[in-house]
Amino acid sequence: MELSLEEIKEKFTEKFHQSPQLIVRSPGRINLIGEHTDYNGGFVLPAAIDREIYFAISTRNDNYCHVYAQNLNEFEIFSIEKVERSRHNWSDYLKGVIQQIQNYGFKIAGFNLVFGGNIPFGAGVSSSAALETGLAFALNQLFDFQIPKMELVKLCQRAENEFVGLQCGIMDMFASTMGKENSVIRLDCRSLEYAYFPFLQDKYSIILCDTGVKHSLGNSEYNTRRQECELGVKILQKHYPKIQHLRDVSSKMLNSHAQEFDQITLKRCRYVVQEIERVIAACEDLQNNDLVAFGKKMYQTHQELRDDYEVSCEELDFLVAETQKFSPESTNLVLGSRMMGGGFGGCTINIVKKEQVDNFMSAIASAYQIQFNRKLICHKISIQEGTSIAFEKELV
Ligand code: GAF
Repeated sequence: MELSLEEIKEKFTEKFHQSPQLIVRSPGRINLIGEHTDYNGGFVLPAAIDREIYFAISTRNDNYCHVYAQNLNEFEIFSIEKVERSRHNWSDYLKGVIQQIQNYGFKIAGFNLVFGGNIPFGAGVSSSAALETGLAFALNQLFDFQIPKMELVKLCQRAENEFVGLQCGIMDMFASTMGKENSVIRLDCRSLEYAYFPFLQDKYSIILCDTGVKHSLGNSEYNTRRQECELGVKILQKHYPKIQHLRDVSSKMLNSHAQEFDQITLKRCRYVVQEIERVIAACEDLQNNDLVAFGKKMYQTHQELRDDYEVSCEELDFLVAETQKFSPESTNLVLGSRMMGGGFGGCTINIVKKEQVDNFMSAIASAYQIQFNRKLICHKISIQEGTSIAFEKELV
């Protein structure tokens, strides 16, 4: 279901018999290259997209939060003083944010909230980060806390780490908050320095192909990958005490101590070290306007995520392989394709020649249907601004 700003506003009025004081738009994100590098202190290249969640919100005169999730038609009421996990998965993301703002030292009063939008859930475009950043931004504005944007980003990451329990990095919250129209963001996930790179979509479009699957291993395997990377750092710290993250490790350093690693840890670390180098090289491709070289790197990333980092799945591998059938070498109909996000399902990201987009989407969807007897949903994406105010009631 797609929900517009107007529909969210109307729903709020219907539920709470008043119009909202504030509406915030919070987008999902894509990531062009740099997967599983954020929690290794490395670089990523994400962007905010034209799929978003709207948060219509107003203060209440008590300490209760009345929250309606419009896409799911679910309602939950909870006390601001007793923020506990619930049966609704979505509300944990919101409660995590409330808890972190309180830990930050601010007092939140009760509020009415309706949220909804068009970010596909579970597709790997980070509807969860959009939930977190959208609410953090809305509460900051509603109660005039004046928490700086970058602090909001960090606080949302802590909400996911500590309340939801996924040891994710900072990429998703950063991209959702800091996105800029038609630009990708090269983010140094350690220093949080960032630079925008124009990503022109005049000849090529960005297409997401949503497998519609989310294998249950996802969260636990994600946390395991993080531990494997940390183990790699520990092994190398014996020789290089200044190393903090895999970001500080070169392929040469890794190879010269390879015999001290078990095979799995070595594969994981090798992937991360190479991927961090690849993001830097991919940004040079963008500067040189060489999208062909950029796309090749996306294919390399997929191959290593599949074979070395082992976070792909057969549906994702199938979709990437199909793009190479659709676009035989040097036709450049599809420049790059790879799984995107944490893995174990979700979607692939593809750079497809503009005039071939319709052919591509129908060819890949019918191949997927035949192979898995499942519908493939393709999304043509454009790159948009990060979290922002969509509506604010004038004070009288
Ligand atoms: C998920 C996480 F939330 C991100 O922090 C990042 O690690 C990503 O997987 C993989 O690159 O989206």
